[in-house]
Amino acid sequence: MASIKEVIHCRVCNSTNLHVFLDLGKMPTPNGFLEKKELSRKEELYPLVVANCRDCSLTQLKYIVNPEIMFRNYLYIPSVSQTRLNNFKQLAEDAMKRVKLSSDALIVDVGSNDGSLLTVFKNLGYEVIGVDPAENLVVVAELNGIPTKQGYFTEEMAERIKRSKRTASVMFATNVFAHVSNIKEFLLGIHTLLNKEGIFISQFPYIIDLLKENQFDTIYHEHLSYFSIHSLLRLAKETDLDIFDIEHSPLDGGSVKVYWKKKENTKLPVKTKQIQSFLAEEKRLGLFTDKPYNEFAKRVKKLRISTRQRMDELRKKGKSIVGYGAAAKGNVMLNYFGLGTKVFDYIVDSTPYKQGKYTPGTHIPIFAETKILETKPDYVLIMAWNFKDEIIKKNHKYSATGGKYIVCIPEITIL
Ligand code: DWN
Ligand code: ZN
Repeated sequence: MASIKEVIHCRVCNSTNLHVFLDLGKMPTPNGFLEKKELSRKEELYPLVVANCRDCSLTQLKYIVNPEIMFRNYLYIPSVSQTRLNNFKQLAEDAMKRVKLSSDALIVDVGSNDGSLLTVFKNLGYEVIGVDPAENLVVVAELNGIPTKQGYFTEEMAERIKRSKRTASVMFATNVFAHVSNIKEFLLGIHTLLNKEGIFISQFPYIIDLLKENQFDTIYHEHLSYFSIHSLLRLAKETDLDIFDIEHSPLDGGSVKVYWKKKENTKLPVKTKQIQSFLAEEKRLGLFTDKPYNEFAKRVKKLRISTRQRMDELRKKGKSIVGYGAAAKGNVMLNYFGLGTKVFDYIVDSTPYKQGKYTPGTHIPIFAETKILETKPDYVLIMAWNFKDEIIKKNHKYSATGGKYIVCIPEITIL
């Protein structure tokens, strides 16, 4: 595949009726952190343009970057965020309430990263297998005791796991759906590997929250799709899988947990009322019209102006500002707003692999979190706003010395 490809047909319904509503400009991929020696090299920039399908309401990127560029060596890990680990524990407990696991049950996590979710099951004595394309993270996961297949999850990969082991009782894909281009083939793989009574749980940020809360920074090259329940149900119809339940959760600014089973499994009841209420809300908000997307784009453009102004004012007053959390979303915010080393002295992040590196496009140095108390900046802009509570709690000593926090989602606010 070339390094970039234009999307002409909707990934779910094949329509060409795609309405481009926001162009965030050209920028590097959001996890393309740089070594010091790479700073003088020209970075590859890719368009970040998003569209909604007027026929099935799937929001999707208009240009997709070759996944090998983004995922073969991946610096993001979930285990440095306690909120995420808590979510994994809850997901595991939830799955075990819904499926009675026999002692020889196999649990599979697709996009298993460093193996954090599967560790919960492994510690309970179940056999687990992870699947992830990142070569560096497969090594980390294996060191953590989680057997992991390197690669993308396809029907062929599903067949291979089934042949070498057996079918799975529970399968997960947390924050993975959005990353997959051929989502139909992905679901066929789930169908192949899942056993008759098994369940598959997918969890991802919900388009309604994204639009309502101005979460434009969740839009980036790694996220090809921003699913509505309408679009997902349409997809499900083309597979032999049923969505039998959907739950909303506050994770990542608003996510949905979607529960799938094989159609042939009639033991698990389909929660029709619950699913219908999501569909009704999407209709009410006009997800099949251009309006909510155009209004979102207007607010995002305004947010860019107001944030830049606010940062400018603070800098003119001689205030020092640093960033907290070199998240992928943070890099989208920095690049789209055009905020770099003139505004931020540095960024801190708990991920060891990001420390010592520089942010893509904006070249801000990244340090360990302890740097905050060493330099006591006037303001800390929390770029990982989804972990705002965890970050503020953890840094109570900084607040005690008079330090202030800023967030810019949904609005630029000094806390
Ligand atoms: O879907 C994706 C999500 C799940 O993870 C991926 N495409 C990429 C990645 O997105 P992100 O980088 O925006 O994810 P997070 O989990 O919101 O990133 C938070 C960042 O903040 C991490 O780099 C860790 C850092 N952090 C920190 O430094 N101190 C987080 C916490 C909670 C902290 O206390
Ligand atoms: Zn469509």
